[in-house]
Amino acid sequence: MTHAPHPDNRPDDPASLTQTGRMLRPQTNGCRVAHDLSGVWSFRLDPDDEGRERGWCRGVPEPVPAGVPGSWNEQVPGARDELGPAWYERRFELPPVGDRQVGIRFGSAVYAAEVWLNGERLGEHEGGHLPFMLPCSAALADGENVLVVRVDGRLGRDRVPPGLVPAEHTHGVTFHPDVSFDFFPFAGIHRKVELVATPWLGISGLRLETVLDGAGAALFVQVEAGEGEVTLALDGERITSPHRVERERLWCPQSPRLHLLEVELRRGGTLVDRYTLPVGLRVAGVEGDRLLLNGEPVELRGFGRHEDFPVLGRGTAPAVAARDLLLMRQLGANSFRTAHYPCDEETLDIADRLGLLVIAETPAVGLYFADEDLPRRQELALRFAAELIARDRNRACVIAWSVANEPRMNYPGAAAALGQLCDAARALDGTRPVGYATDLPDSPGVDAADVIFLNAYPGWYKYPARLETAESALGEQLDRIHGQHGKPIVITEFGADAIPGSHADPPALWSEEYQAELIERLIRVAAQRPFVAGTHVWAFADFATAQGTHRPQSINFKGVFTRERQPKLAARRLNILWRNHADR
Ligand code: GCB
Repeated sequence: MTHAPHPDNRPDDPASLTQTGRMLRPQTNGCRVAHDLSGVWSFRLDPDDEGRERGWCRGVPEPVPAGVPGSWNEQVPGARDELGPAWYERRFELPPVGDRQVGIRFGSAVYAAEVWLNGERLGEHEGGHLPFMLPCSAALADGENVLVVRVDGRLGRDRVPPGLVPAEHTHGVTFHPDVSFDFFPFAGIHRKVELVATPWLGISGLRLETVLDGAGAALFVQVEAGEGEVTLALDGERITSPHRVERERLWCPQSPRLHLLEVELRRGGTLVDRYTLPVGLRVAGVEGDRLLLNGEPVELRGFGRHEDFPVLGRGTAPAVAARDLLLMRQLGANSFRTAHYPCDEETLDIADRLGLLVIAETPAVGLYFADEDLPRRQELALRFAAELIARDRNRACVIAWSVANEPRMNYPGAAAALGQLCDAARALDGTRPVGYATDLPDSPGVDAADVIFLNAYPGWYKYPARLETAESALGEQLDRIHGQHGKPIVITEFGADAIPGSHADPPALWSEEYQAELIERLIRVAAQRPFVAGTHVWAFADFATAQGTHRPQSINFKGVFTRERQPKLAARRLNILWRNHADR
C-alpha cells in the first residue's frame, strides 16, 4: 500500500482537483460533500453562436426551463435537430462546505462544454459520456452563485465520434443530422452535475486489484493521499494490503457480493478524510481461446445497450437503468456492452449489485483513418480510453474494455491505430482483456485484441430472410476467425429489426417472429462452439436514430424491448433459451 502524497495534490493546484474528480467519484460523508445540482435549469439555444460575444457567461437572457440531466432534442419543442451551441444556467446558494476545496463535476456533457461561475471561466471539457471536474474555490460567492455552461453538440471530422464524414468512410448511408453512426446525436447535460467539496490534501486516488492466489484471492489496495496515516477496513474490519479473501467471497454473476471498503486518512490522530466504496473482488482474464472469470470459463449472455429513452434522450435516470438491468436479469442474461460510449456510473452501480458482466466501450464509434484530422481523432480516442479506464477501473462488473466500435479499416494506418488504442488500454489497466467491436474481422489489426468482439448480421444485412443460410454463414465465419486467431470470440452484435406488433407466419423480415427465430438460431450456432465466449443481441431496446430512408420512424427496431421497454416476442424466446443457466 502506498500513501505518499500525490505530486499533483497541492491545495492551489487546479490539476489536483481535476485529477481527483476523475479518479474518485463524489460522495457525501463526514469529511466530504457532494451537492447535487440536477433539477430545472435555464436553457437557450444559440444557433448563431453569439452568446459568448453577448456575455451570456454571466447569465442567460430569455431562457426556457429545461431538465438536467436530459438531452434538449426531445425535451425542448422544435429543438430536435439542433446540435447547438446552447447555454444552460443554474443558480444555487452555497451549501456549508467549510474549509474544503470545491469543484463542479459533470457526469457527461455532450459533446463539449465550457463552464463559468459568477462570470469567471472555470474551464472546458471535450467529449461526452465521461466525467470532468473543474475547480471553483476561488470563484464561489457566499450567497447566490450563477453557474453557466455552454454546450456544443455539433458534429465534426475532428471529433470523436466523428461526424460529417465523407461517404466513402461510412457504411454508405445518409442521415440527417449527418452522423456516420447509427444513433441520434443527442446533445445536452446528460448526467448529474455536482458541487463537490473535499478536504485539502485528502485522499485523491484509489486503485484496487484482485489476484487469484491458491484457494482464494488477494486484494491489493493502493491509496494516493496527502501526508498522514492511511487505514483500511473491509466490512468494518481493519485490513492491510494485500488482503486475502476466500473463494466464496469472490464476486460473480451467481453471487455478486459487494464488500464495503473504507479508507481513512488521519493527521496527528485527527480524521482528515474518509472515502468508502462498495467493492466486488474478482479476476477477469483470457487463457487460450477462453474468457475467464475467477479462473473459470465464463459465457456472456446479453445485449448491447444504448442510453436512450423518450423525452430524456440520452439523459440518464436511475429508474430507467434499474428497469433495464432488472429485465436483463429476469430474462436470464448475465452481461451487456455499453454501446457505443461509457454508460452512466449509477448504471454500473446497479450492474455491480446484480452481477452483470459489462464490456465497457469508449465513445470511439465510426473511427476512420483518412489523413484529414486523423492525429486529432486518434489523440481524442486515446484520451477518452484513458478517462474511461480512470473512471471505471475499480469496478467489479467491468470485465473488458472495448476501445472502438466498427472502425473503418479501408486505410493503411487503420491497423496500427487500433493496435495503439489496444496497447494504451492494456498499459493503463493490465487486469482486463481489451478488444474492439468489428464487423471486419478479416482485416489486419484484429490480432491487437485479446478477445475478438464480432458484429455480424447474417439473416439481416447479409442473406436477409434466409434463416438457414444465416446459420451456416455464421458458423463458417466463427470457425474461420477462430482458426486464424485462436482467441475467444464474443459476438457483440447480431439481430434483426422487428417493428413492434408486426407479425408474420412463416416469419418474415421486420416481424417479431423473424427477429425471435433468427436470434434463437444464431445463439444455437454459437453455443456449439466453446470458443464463443458470449452472445450479445443487438439491441436491448429500440432506440432513436437520425433520420434516414432505412430507419423508419427514425428508430432502430432491433430492440428485444420497445423504446418504452415493453417486450417483443424475442424477449420471451430469450427467456426460454437462457432461463436454465446456472448463473442466472
Ligand atoms: C452495427 C452498429 C450499430 C448499429 C447496428 C445496426 O453494426 O455497430 O451501431 O445500430 O449495426 O442495427 O445496423
